[in-house]
Amino acid sequence: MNSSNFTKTIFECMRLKSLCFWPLRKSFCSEVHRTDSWPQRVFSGIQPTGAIHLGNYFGAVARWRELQDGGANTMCCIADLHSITLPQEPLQLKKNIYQMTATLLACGIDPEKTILFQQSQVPQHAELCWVLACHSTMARLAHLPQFREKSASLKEVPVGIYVYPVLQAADILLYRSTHVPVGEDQVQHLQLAQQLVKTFNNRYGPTFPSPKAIVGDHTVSRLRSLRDPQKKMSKSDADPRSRIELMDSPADIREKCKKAVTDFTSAVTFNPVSRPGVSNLITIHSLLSGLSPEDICRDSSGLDTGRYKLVVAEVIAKNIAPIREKVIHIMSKHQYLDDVLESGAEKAVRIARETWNDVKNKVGFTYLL
Ligand code: AQP
Repeated sequence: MNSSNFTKTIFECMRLKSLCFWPLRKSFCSEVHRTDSWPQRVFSGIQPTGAIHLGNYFGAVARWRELQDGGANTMCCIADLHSITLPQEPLQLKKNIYQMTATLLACGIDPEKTILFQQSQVPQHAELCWVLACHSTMARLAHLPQFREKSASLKEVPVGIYVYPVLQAADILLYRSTHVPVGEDQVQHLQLAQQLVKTFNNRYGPTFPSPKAIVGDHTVSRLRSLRDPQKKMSKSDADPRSRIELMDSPADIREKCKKAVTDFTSAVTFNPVSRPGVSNLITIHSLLSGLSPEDICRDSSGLDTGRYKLVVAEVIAKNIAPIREKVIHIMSKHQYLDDVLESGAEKAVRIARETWNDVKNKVGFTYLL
């Protein structure tokens, strides 16, 4: 797709009802013009560390689907290499990879339009990671906030947590990706990828485009934990009540919403700074219903937060039920899931091999004239 078609796609996406809640930054559209010499490719990834929750859905997967349906050239990677930066139980990891694939398909990621693949099936991710690691510095990696956050609670810090952002840069650069939709927490990792592009291109000549981050609206980029609204909703939070998973039953959802931490004010009002707990519930309600937070507060003026939680629970249960049913159906088709992953890996390897051969030649591993 050429640059002007891609820009059209972005505007088209912005018009779609659901994307109205994730306005793309104005500057993004002008950034698209600056990548003229490289064909546009949108790369995204998700770790199979558990079931997709509403934060992953609204902050990432729904936006990927919109870009895909708008005609962008999209790739979606199930980042299993990343997932083992923290210990995973092997059988559970296998199950998570299948479930993640089924959930992405159920959410509308279409393997005919998006290259959907498992990261570890493309060996060039790890190979390029090594080359890029040799062009990174310890000081630069130690500075990244996710490393500091994740390592703060650990006695022994695995090297994987440290190198993770370099692998992420390799994921993106391997496909010469031009755009990467990310949550706010990932923006600094994208900056590392951009810096690596600069270093590599300066040293060896133009090899990679500089990838641009597509960051959604602030609230969507960071849905909060139901148990601690200061933290983001996370797959690997030890307390499953902190998140609503797309596979949760209506009873689970009701229980989690009832237990959601709010504050001592009983009115339903929206202020993410002074009232993060109830505002998080209103944001979820707003994203699922299409109503604005103001409309929701007006409609709920007769309710206290306890009763409002039951209303939100019902809206969530009703909206995610169709996805949940689809996931269960797709999960029963093992052969289909294998075929999707195999065909995705074949397509990904074809692109990856080309980039890797170019990199090998440029750094001096091969003798190609
Ligand atoms: N709470 C969130 N709100 C909005 N977006 C979110 N994302 C994650 N949490 C929220 C976005 O989901 C995409 C995939 O994330 P990931 O699997 O690569 O890892 P993550 O960002 O670390 O997500 P989790 O759920 O917190 O996983 P774990 O617990 O394994 O670390 C990303 O685009 C992310 O921004």
